[in-house]
Amino acid sequence: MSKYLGIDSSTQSITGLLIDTENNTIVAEESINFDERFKAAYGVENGVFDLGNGAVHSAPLMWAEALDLLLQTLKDQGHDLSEIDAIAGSGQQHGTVYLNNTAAPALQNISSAFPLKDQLAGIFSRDTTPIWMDTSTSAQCAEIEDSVGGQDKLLELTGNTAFERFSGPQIRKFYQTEPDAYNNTAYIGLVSSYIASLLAGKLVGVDPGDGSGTNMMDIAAREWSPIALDATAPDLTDKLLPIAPAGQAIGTISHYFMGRYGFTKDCLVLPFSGDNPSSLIGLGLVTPGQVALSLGTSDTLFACMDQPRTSKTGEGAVFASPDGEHYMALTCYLNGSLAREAVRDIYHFDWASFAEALRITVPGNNSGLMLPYFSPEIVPKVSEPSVVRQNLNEADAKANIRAVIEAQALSSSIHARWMGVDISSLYVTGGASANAEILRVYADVHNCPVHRFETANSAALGAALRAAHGHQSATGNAVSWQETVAPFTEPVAGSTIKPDKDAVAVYREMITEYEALEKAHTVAN
Ligand code: XUL
Repeated sequence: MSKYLGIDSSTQSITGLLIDTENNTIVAEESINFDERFKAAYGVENGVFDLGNGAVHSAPLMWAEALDLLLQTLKDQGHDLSEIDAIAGSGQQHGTVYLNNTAAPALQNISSAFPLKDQLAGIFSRDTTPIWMDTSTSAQCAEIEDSVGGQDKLLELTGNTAFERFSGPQIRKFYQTEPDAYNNTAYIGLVSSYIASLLAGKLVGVDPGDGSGTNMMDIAAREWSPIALDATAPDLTDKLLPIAPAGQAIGTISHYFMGRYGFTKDCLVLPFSGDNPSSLIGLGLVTPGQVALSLGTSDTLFACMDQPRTSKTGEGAVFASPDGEHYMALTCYLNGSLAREAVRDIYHFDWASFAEALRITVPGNNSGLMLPYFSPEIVPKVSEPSVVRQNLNEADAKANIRAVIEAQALSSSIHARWMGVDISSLYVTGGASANAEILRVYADVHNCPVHRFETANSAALGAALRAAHGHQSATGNAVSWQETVAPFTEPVAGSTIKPDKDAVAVYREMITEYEALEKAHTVAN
């Protein structure tokens, strides 16, 4: 058999990626886009609801429906799901799912005769989930930091200063604004543990990778921190299950999925993790010092570390790696593909003409700069959308396209400094990694070779590799992480883009200008 399934439940889609570790191949890769399939039923736009005042939510029932559709699609394509030995997965980080006390029995007694959405609509104590794009919890961040004894204390305890999108501040806001619904909540999960619970047919805990994105986990102990829980909201020990070690199966797949899609009773389910920690594995970053970039809905730059090095400036986050041993440093930009798409759409370009515009414009953009905050930004912190142009004519479409990509690449260099890692090569994933002209800008800004991977779905691949590693350990055939990831994480042959020394010199000067513009704007903001 040796088939393993990785599932990534992300902001705009859910992806299934099936690997065969006997032949070292990806045998299936399928995504269900939320807007395409569910916009009419749930009213989502880019997978989310913008509720105003920085609140951005999504629909957990939609994710359950999408999981059914994903597995049905794989089955209809002729994949024999009975051959799968284990499943692991990942979710967009930080989003919190609130379930009432009917959830546990509903999952246990579910019938494979009807879809999940028809049987689970009643299990939510809150119908929507605040997700990582939500910036509405500044007050709660300050309260939590104060309550634990200050920002440095929270940083020391959890690895992170308080972030608006992190789960703890979001839970606190729910408790403060909807106390009855909060009291009616029996279980709080993350996107990751919620999807894992559906698959296992029982409520399961959050893994340390996603636990570190909550402001509530003791990063050294990889367990909930009683001090941080107390600072967040009452009764959290009852509502959160203990942290689930990432490498240990949480059970076997529920009878629902056996009956409906043909999984066998032996198919193991591993804890799900966050999409970024999962990408760390999917890009083969199991040795400290390696750095990767994911160009997705959010852009994230991340590195594997042996210690939880923290970011005192609040630029970066630290998560436990699902390999059980290392840590990841992460800088997350909210204006990733949303900013690229905004510029593309304003000028009525498609991705081919977008790439062509990059190809024919010059590095340095004749000094034209843009701060591309089409939405509020996480790094640097910008609370209101604002697009700033300097020496840049708004009517010049091609210069604006170059400006958004140069801004993103320069910012990724500036805000990687806190990681203290010398970036000698960059491994790139995510939808935009298919665009070689974008990667060229990153190679020149970082002055290092950039490599591209076969799959842009590194989180789902990381999940499939975690499933393989977990299953092999559980069956007494443990292999090292290095051996697990190596066959699947070779860059695509011939995809490496090397820096151009003239362009490198241009960006060395330009970064100072960009940083000054960014500082001037964000201090004023
Ligand atoms: C990371 C973050 C985002 C989400 C998006 O901290 O908020 O990258 O995980 O999927």
